Amino acid sequence: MTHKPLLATVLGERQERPPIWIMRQAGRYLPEYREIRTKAKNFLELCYTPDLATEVTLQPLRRFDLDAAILFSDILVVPDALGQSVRFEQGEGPVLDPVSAESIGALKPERALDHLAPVLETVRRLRAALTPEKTLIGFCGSPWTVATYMIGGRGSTDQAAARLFALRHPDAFAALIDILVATSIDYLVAQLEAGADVVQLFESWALNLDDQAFEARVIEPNRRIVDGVRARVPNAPIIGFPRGAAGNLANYAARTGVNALGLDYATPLDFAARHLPADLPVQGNLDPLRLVAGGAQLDERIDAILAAFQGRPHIFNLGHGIVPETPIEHVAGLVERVKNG
Ligand code: 1CP
Repeated sequence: MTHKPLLATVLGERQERPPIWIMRQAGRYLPEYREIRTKAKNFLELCYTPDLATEVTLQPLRRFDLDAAILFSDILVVPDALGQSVRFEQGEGPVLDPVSAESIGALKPERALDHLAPVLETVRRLRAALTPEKTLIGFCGSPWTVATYMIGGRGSTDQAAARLFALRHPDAFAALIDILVATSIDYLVAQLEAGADVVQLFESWALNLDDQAFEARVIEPNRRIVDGVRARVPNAPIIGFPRGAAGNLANYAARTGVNALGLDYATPLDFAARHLPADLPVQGNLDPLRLVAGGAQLDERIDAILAAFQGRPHIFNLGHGIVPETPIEHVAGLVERVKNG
């Protein structure tokens, strides 16, 4: 067994106190991140500059007793590596030139891994910098989630552009998913070979899908990635985070074969307890806005989550990414309460 508590938990070991990391733990709520951010020409350059990306990955671990570092990058480096135009406008989020049924054939999967070489260099540097008890988490976006940005050109609340595209152009959509599955397998295998202990599949837009679409667009591509990665890295530890999967959660976990399941904050604690296998490691599910507001409601909810998952392998985390308004002392209080009661 491993001496890394977070990795051990992903592999099914229950800990006395759960290990903890925080989704989007490197980022704008930290003044030292905002400082580094001004040194890079733009956000993608920050992701592709190993010196800077290594530094921002390590920043949250200097402040808080976290059990894992998550590679600083973004799910949209993959469309960028495939040759799609991706820009991050200050304060606006990502903007892409949308792909069409005709332009999918022009994507360049054969060059993607070369383009991502600086990110893999960051993984190697992190591996060397981290003390042995820390788990290094790599990641990519799941194909459907990445496709919603590639087709819609930006974030949206209902993913209508991608949902319509999948229905109107099933062949082109299948070709896009095939490219994303193959590229994601290569990219995750390369991250594991460069020193990541665990990889996470971010399916941030697993909501708004009927069960047939969920099966075809979420379960099937995630399953292919898990199988494809494990064919090359046997027993690779993988966390799946299908945000919004709701009644599909147990099915997602069973059918994709992920080791551990990320739970969003809308997942009822008693539903998780009753419907998920007792030995399935879970991660989550604190509402990030509770961490902004702080006080007694925060402490009570932390304790409720700890109690609900006490009997199973559990990794404490938020149910979605930390938001920029979060007071740093609330984060410190959270980590302290999870670690020491
Ligand atoms: O100006 C800035 O500093 C940009 C803000 C920012 C940051 C800090 C973006 C733009 N991405 C990131 C880093 C990031 N993104 C990490 C870093 C590692 C960490 O500390 O956790 C990770 C894991 C991501 C993953 C990511 N990017 C997801 C999946 C997780 C989630 O939150 O659902 C998604 C959907 C994205 C797209 C994206 N990138 C950035 C923004 C603002 C968004 C969301 C766009 C939208 O839909 O509105």
